[in-house]
Amino acid sequence: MLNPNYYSELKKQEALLNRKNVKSDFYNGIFDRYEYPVLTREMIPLSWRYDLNPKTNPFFEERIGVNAVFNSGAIELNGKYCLVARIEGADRKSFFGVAESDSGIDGFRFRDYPILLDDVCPNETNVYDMRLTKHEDGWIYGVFCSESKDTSSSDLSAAVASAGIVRTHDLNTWERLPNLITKRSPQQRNVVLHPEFVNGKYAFYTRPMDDFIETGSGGGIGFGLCDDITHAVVDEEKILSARKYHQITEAKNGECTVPIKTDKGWLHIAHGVRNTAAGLRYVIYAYATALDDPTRMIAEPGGLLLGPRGWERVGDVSNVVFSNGAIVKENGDVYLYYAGSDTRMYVATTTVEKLTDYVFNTPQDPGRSVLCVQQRTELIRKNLAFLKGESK
Ligand code: M1P
Repeated sequence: MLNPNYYSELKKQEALLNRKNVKSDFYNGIFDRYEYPVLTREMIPLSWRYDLNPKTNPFFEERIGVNAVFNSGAIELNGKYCLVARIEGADRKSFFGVAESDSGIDGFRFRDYPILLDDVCPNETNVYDMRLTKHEDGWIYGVFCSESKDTSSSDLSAAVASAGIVRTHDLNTWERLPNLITKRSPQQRNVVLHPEFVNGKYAFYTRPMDDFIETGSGGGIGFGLCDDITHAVVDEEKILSARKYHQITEAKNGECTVPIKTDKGWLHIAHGVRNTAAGLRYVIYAYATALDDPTRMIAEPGGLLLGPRGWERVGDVSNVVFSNGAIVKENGDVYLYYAGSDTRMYVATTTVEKLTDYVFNTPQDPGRSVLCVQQRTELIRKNLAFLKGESK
């Protein structure tokens, strides 16, 4: 006989898992937002959190709590929308779990067990933010942040971030490869594997950093090649999306998702961070690079594509939207998964066509207020002339 609270909690959870998501009334013509998050801590199976045996848990207390479910890698596999979620335990340590849905906007259910990674780095304390790449070599790669204590520092919270690499065919069995070594950057986070070989080599989007939090001399999103993914070493990193003064990327930036291949170029989704009196603010932006050279910038729309709104703003690390996964369907539909404030997962939907139009037709950031007003005045002037013509 199970504790009666088990049944009431299960009923609540089933109602949440079966809830249909609906588009919200948010409009910008570029993407749709949805009313409800797609993953929250309440959706984590009860068997991951409670001891269900009344003899050993007479009060039906949560034994190993979960604090948040966020920053999820995404991939379409066997007709399912799959998220490899970052699940943060009550003990602050993160791990990964696969949740699957038939619709991509609701009904995400976790597989029976979380992912148990091979324990190959004895000093690794924490893992998070996996990006999933279906590579042309036939494997699905997961690249994530592998965090260890910085034993060379007297600061208790000092840590070293590097990029861990795993590969799989089914999201069930994972082979762990040695962490990426970037010869010129002491720390790395937000590393993404490009889906194709470039000059016959594996290609990584990197985010060089001098320090665990501050990127320091790390100028932005980098790009580097490596010969052997099973012992991945990047000698040189070239900055392709630079941080810029008084723009959304001023404090730092990082590649979000695997770039999307289109006829006009590679579409990139990235995050930009700036500092405010209320702390760091994270937004999502986009840019495009050339098909024949993924490091050559060909379109750089000004400003943010998606910023935190409403409840998305509220959470453990407020005022943050962060993405590390998108699914692009064969028909061009795009599901962009993003986390709100390091607490829960949302989805925004659009199409490759709409994103391409956004990236190539949004004007660049002119860099100064006076130029921004000139840019906007020109738009207004054209619109008023157009409206006048229409009303004749
Ligand atoms: O708390 C916001 C984000 O901070 C980090 O991102 P970045 O390396 O760009 O600062 C990551 O730890 C990420 O997980 C987190 O969402």
